[in-house]
Formats: sequence, C-alpha cells, structure tokens
Amino acid sequence: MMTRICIVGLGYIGLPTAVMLANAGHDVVGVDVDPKIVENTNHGVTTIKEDDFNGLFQKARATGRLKAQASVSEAEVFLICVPTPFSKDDDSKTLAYVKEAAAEIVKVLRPGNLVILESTVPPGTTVGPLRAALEAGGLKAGADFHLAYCPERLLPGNLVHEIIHNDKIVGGVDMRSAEMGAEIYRSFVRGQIVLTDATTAEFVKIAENTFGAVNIGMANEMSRMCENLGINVREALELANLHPRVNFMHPGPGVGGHCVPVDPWFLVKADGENSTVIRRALEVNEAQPGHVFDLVRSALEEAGLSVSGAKVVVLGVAYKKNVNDSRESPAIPLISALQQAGASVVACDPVVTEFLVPVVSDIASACEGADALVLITDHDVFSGINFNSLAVRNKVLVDTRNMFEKPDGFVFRQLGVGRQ
Ligand code: SAJ
Repeated sequence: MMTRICIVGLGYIGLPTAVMLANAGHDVVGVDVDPKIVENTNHGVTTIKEDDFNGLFQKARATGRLKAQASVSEAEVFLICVPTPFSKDDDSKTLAYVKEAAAEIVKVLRPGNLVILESTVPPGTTVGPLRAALEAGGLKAGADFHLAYCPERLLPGNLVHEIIHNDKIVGGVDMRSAEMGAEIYRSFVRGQIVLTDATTAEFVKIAENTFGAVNIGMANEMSRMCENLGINVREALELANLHPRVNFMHPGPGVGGHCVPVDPWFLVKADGENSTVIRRALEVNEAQPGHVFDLVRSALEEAGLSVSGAKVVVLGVAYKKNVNDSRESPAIPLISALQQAGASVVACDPVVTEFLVPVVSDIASACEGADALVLITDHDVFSGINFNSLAVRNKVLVDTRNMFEKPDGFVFRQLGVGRQ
C-alpha cells in the first residue's frame, strides 16, 4: 500500500531510508534545513559513498516518488532522522533538532498519522519530551496519533546491505503504534522486525554501541598489559576467541566515529551511579591516543630523537579503515598532543579529503624527510607500503593496528606488542 511519508533530516540515515521507501512504492518527501542538501537531493547528487547506493538513489528519483524540500508538509507518516549531538558538559543541545522537527510536524499533524523517531536518544525521550512536543497541538499520542521509536543500526561502509538485511527493533508508545511502524519497515526490510515499547527500543540502541565501547575498552586495557608482559595482544585475543563463547574486539589507537564513543555517554549521564564499568571503558578508550603518543615518543627516543622538532607523519586520519569520515578520530587528539610537544605533523590520508589540518594524499611525498611514521587508520591502501623506498630522514615506525611487519632498519613499535 502506498503511503505518503515525510522524512525530516536527509543525512546518512534519512536519505538512504527515503530512497528505500520510495523504491518500495511510497510517496516520499525529504526535508532538510540545509538548502544545499535539498538542492543536491533533487539533482541526484549525494556525498554518501556506499556500495550500490547511488544506483538505488537514481532509481528512486526516476520513479518521481522522491522529492526534497525545505519544510515539513502533510503526510501520513513522519520519520525523524536528525542529529542528536552530545557534549559532556552541555545537555541542552542533544534534543534540540528532535524538538525542532517535532515543532514543525505538529503544525501539520492529523488524527491517524504515525510519527517515528530514528535518531539515537537518551532512554525516555519518546514517551517524555518528544511526546510532549507532539501533543502541544492538542492531539494525544496513542489515542489520536501514533508514535514509535525505531533505531537505526547501520554500519558505515556496509550501509545498503544492512538497511535491507539487519533486524529492526520497533518500539511503540502503544501496541498499535509499534504495529504501524513495523508495517512501514516491512516494505523494504528483509531482516526480522521485532516489536517492543519505545523506551526499551531506545535502551537497546545504546546498549548495542555500549557493548562495542566496553569490549574495545577491555581489549585496549589488555593491550597495555601485553606490552608489559612482552606478548602480542592480537595473537592472545585471537586464541581466546577460539573459545566458543568469547568474542573480543580489537585494541587500537582509540575509538572514533559518531556512535561508539558517544552513545554510551547517554547512559552514563542518565544513571551515573550504575554505570561505573561503562564510564571507565569510555575513559580507557579516550586515553588511548595519549598512549600512542607515548609509543611515538619512546620510539623516537630509541632512535636518539625527541618529539620536539621531529617531523611526524600520521598515516590515516579517518576513524576507521576505508571510510572518508574523520569524526571523533583518534588522529585528532594525537595530532594536537604531538604539536603541543613541538613536533611538526603531516596528516597523510588517501581516502579522507576534508580534515582539521591539510591532508596529503600521496604517501611518498608526505613521508619525505620524516623522522617518524605512525599508522592510525588501517586503510587497505596502506598495506602495500614499501617503507624502505620512502625518503624518510629517520627510520621510526609506530603501528597501532598490527598491520605491518618490522621493516628492515626501522625502530618499530606496535600497540599491544611487548618487547621480549
Ligand atoms: N574499533 C576498534 N576495535 C574494534 C572495532 C572498532 O578499536 O574491534 C574502533 C574503530 O577503529 C573505530 C570505532 O571503534 O574508531 C568504531 O568503529 P565501528 O566499525 O565499530 O563502528 P561504526 O561507528 O562505524 O558503526 C557503529 C556500529 N556499531 C557497533 O559496532 C557496535 C554500527 O553497527 C552501528 O549501527 C553504528 O555504529 C551506529 O549507527 O550506531
């Protein structure tokens, strides 16, 4: 059945969802406050670089059922996919965009409509502030209109596959709302669609990213232990993972991206008394770039150099391999620590084009005259580097992802690998 759907927020989640719904036969209007995004969407242009996405986007446009515009208009279903920024010392921004979206929707909300929130939010938001904002127009959620929370859980880099095949949690403020939400997603989701209440669904979303943060935090702690014990953390954790009920993730230079280092703070903020393990894991992960700095300093010292005055090349500024996204990347605090200690830093990343400091994409020219190289992101393009062909001034390499073998003649440090 064709439904008129208005999606507020045409970002990394909103636009792909709009595309899937239009291709499934719905009449979709996408709304964004950024006029550039509206114009681009209407001209078939997007910054989302994901396998198979562009084809689906162009197909949706060709149906004539996908349009973008600046303001919210009447629909049967409203989907909110806006950012929910987090700041440790200022809670006021988190729900600002959700509330703005709700205020726009209220103006056109009719009895029988369904409103779905996809953005990650503190548990209690849907039945609390969102419901209150939507009821400001006089209609009651659950009685006059329907309201559900349906979190996204898409992995950047595998978006198209996951938007179709992942299981979807649909949390309603009442059963009818959850059932109506499920019906919308059923038009393109092939994974299971599981119904629950809105607050459980909000909690589940954050619990998923908390699992990642705590697991990686444990691996990062163990990587320091292994350095002290003179063993290799990756080998140790791979062997531990042979146990049928153990599943360690990997240690690394720190945790970036817009989800894993951020979302668990919503739980810590909401219930600090019961989130000691979670808070500690976040702090361990946040301290990891400082540990990488120590590895760089100790490797430079072994080569008779100091950080001050050294030219240090940071290989990779993306938060993870093969993506052009550097949000919350551990490269950011590492670069600022190196600069504060007097190093001159060159950021080298053939995948990322926009970053806080200029990025050099050519590896050989970035490394010319370098005193130390430090690998932060394990992009595939770095795997073939022939270190001895680079015109470095001093041979020092720090590998935070266990990507390389020790190149001949180099002082070599690997995160989580102790020296025996
Ligand atoms: N990382 C490690 N060790 C690992 C895995 C990741 O240090 O074993 C680091 C990465 O280098 C990166 C960060 O963690 O800096 C996050 O990377 P990621 O690939 O785990 O996650 P994202 O942010 O790209 O996507 C996450 C995914 N969630 C989880 O892995 C728990 C995705 O499934 C979520 O739906 C998405 O966040 C989201 O939207 O919340």
